[in-house]
Amino acid sequence: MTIKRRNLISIMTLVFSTFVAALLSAGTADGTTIQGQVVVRNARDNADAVIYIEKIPGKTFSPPATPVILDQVNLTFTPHVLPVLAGTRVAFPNRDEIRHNVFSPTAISKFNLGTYPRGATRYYVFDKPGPVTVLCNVHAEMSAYVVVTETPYFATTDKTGKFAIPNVPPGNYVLKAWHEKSKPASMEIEVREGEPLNVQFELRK
Ligand SMILES: [Cu+2]
Repeated sequence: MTIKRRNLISIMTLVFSTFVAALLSAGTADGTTIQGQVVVRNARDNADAVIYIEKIPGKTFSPPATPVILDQVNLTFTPHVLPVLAGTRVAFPNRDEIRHNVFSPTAISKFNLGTYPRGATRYYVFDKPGPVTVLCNVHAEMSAYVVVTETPYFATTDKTGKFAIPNVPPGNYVLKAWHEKSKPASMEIEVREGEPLNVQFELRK
């Protein structure tokens, strides 16, 4: 009798934990990966293109709770291209021995964070979608781009042009490709549950 009851309890425990595991995996395995390659015809390599879902009508997304960092180190903005969800606060720390002056001439997000020394950080909230040029008033050779999107579904390419956007919910979307030197491109895609989607872009001037 005791043994039987113990067996019953362990069977119930097993059933329950299987159920919990199924629930958890359903939660984490949500959505599909969009992956592929971008060829940038008019650039040295295929790096730093941004691939993103432009918008999902009726859906808004919360920006990250902590700032995203765009470093200034060795007279270079790092990363050179930073995609962010609209509303994201970007931190611009100065890690050089020299002073920098971060500003943007782009109409949708004009700003000037002033001139500041090593160890200081200034911030800007990017709330309007579109690419924003970031420059330094002191060093003409410094430049970066913050590409502001309306969904969190974006990725940048590596030198080979490869990218992956994980956890995209099923649906029909417009997928966009941006590169600082090329004309933007877009395509209509259908994302289906459990079927990774492969896409190719070719960008040119
Ligand atoms: Cu500078």
